[in-house]
Amino acid sequence: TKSIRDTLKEVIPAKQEQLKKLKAEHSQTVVGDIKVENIIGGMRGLKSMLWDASVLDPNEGIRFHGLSIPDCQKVLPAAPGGKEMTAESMLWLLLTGQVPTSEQTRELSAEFAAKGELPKFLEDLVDSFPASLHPMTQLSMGVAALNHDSQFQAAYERGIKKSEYWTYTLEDCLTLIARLPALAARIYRNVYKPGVQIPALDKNLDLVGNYVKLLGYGDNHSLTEYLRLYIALHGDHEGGNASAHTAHLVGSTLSDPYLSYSAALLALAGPLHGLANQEVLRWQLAMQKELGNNITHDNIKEYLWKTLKSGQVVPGYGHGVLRNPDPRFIALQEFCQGRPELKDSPIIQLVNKTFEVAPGVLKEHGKTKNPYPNVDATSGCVLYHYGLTEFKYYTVIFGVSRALGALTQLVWAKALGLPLERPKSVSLDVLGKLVKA
Ligand code: FCX
Repeated sequence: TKSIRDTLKEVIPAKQEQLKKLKAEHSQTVVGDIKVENIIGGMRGLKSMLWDASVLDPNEGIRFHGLSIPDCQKVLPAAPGGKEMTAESMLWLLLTGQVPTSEQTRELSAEFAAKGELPKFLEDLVDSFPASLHPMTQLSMGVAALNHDSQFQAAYERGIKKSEYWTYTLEDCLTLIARLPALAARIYRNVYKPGVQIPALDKNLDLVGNYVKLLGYGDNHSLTEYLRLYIALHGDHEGGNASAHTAHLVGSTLSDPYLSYSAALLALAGPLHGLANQEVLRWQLAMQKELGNNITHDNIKEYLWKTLKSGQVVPGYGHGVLRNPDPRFIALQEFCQGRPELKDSPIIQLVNKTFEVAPGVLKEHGKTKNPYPNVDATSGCVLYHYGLTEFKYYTVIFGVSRALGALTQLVWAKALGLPLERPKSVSLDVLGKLVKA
């Protein structure tokens, strides 16, 4: 079977050619306007970066190389004994634009399991963190320290040609993905289950299978399947979201993939981004506590208004780009519908009931451009149901996942020779003059 390296080697020249042609023929072609609202509004809607692996349509949601989530669920290989697509198959699609065979993803799983153990110094570093240090801080620090073994950095110091950057970048990206489960699981065990022996990686398991095993939930097949789906779904959400964009920006300075992704994780740690799933659970549990047995539409509505009137956002609702219910949310809902234990779970039922009421309330409130749920509206609540109740940890799982897309982009940015990112900023005075000109 063809390896991921050989597959990439084959697909890169055509993309390089495509870019070269665009550059030669259309460098000066205008494809949009810049409005003042873009400059003062966080660059929303401004088409200003190249990102090939996925495109987010405001109404339809994400497509990975043209494939919708249901398409991916149909064609991407599952793990042996499972039904959900795996992290490996999503990574393969994102990186190469091709659907892998089961054999190809199994080879990738074997490679990840073979090189996924942490270096001793890193275990010691992570073990030295106080349990009170937020798990996302620990993850970002651990990922940064993994650059001790960066092949890209070593090769750059030796002196390599620009055309060779991508191969070393790819090696770092694959090693980082392989090591993320052991790092992320070690953080979980240290913070929440101190003193428990962490098992070794199982050479026969896929990346997520091993992650769940190391977390200590390996005998829960349902949770393993949920996390396979979760991690594949969260893998990429085009380029402009804060974590993916951060990895791209930092990577454009030729910082190695470990440093670039470490920075991305710190962006993911913000409550308007990846931390939202922890916020959702906290908010839903507070609602559950306040409403007790009176979980009616009217009471939920009242609770929503209370949240909004206190000046808070409704976590899990709204989106910078999406204008419809997030298809990732729908896919996770469908996962729950197919499993009686989840369907009947009080927290999942509360999520569903909230979904029945919240869009109406948010529309009436009239501020958010998108009154519908994003993926975070349910993702953490399912983990809670399965007994993974430590919600400060949830963004770490998102962080394991987002590596798939952000690291894919690092490889492609090098393969396409994309330059240092450096947008132009303007002062208020300059902007004032521009609008009069
Ligand atoms: N509840 C209440 N108000 C909301 C809201 C919500 N869920 N979503 C947006 N608004 C408000 C904004 O705060 C803003 O108010 P302002 O004018 O007083 O500042 C106004 O509506 C317009 O915002 P809008 O353009 O619709 O949304 P943005 O692109 O600025 O922000 C996020 C998008 C996602 C940050 C916003 O909808 C939000 O805060 N949602 C809640 C947090 C959340 O779920 N984040 C996860 C997002 C995502 F899935 C991820 O990155 O992981």
